[in-house]
Amino acid sequence: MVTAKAHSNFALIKYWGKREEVLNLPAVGSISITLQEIFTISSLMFDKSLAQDMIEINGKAASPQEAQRVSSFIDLFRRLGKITAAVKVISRNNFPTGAGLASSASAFASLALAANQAANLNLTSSKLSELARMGSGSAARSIFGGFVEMKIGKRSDGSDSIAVPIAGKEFWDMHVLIAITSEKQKEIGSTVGMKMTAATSPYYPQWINTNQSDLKEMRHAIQNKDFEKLGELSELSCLKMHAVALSANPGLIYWNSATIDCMHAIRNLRKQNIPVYFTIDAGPQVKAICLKGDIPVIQAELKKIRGVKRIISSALGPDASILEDQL
Ligand code: 2P0
Repeated sequence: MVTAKAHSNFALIKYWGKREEVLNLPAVGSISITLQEIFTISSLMFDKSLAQDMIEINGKAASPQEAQRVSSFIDLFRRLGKITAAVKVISRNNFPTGAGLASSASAFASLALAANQAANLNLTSSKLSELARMGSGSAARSIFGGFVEMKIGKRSDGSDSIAVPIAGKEFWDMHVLIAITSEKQKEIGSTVGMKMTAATSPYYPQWINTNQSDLKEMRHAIQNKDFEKLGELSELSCLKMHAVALSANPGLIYWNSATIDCMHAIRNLRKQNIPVYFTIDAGPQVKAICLKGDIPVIQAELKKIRGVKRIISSALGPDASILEDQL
């Protein structure tokens, strides 16, 4: 079996909306950071003796829907490698699945690396990012560590809708505290939520129109190590994404009351001159972006909030990689 590890990521400039659904091409570019502490490890082998694909996720047989999604993804690699055998996949996250912690990002990125090696394809990281995107848009970014930009691309075949690294994890000692406010699976996943937003929100065109300037400013903030700018842009993109999702019909509410309390607590910390900014994905968890020295005081404040169940602390993480040990 081949085993690969990919770290989850979350976006500072958010991806929300597609320009094409079959190849899963994004309607907006995004910029993310990859996280050290939250990841998926997947082991995979092609096995002619299997009658059908065997897929285990987090210690249980995959649901028919999950199995279908993974099998279709592995088909991309079977086609490239002219492989007809069924596949055995064992995949494990070290964090809650489907609760706004980008489990599909690390899952499909780890599967892409493992399938590439198991099928002897020797694909480049760019090609793996392109293929990972077809599993899940955010997975394209988890191929790389540190700061990563996902390009919208122009080509209809999707070959330029790929992630590219901006800077490695050593570039900047940034840190993230993730306040977990619920371990439940969200009711409306990102794929459906994006589709509803694009179809019904009157603000969707403006969301798309302001993306290029957000990306440009964020690239500058990273290159100049301007933490205040990076944080302000992250909050702006997060709130804009939630605003467009809230304005869908029916509106999408991914937050709970603890989510909102965390946002206020983070802004209050800023009033006390502690540089910390929030971002929130399609779920109720709040990610506090900060610098290493400020972790204890921010962690103490977030812990006080009713409804914050636990806090995950993470530095920036590395590229996805092949591991020697299997699951
Ligand atoms: C992001 N999210 O940029 C945004 C912000 C969630 C909120 O990328 O349909 O699960 O599989 O391409 O990758 C989550 O979207 O969506 C996501 P699909 P995906 O991180």
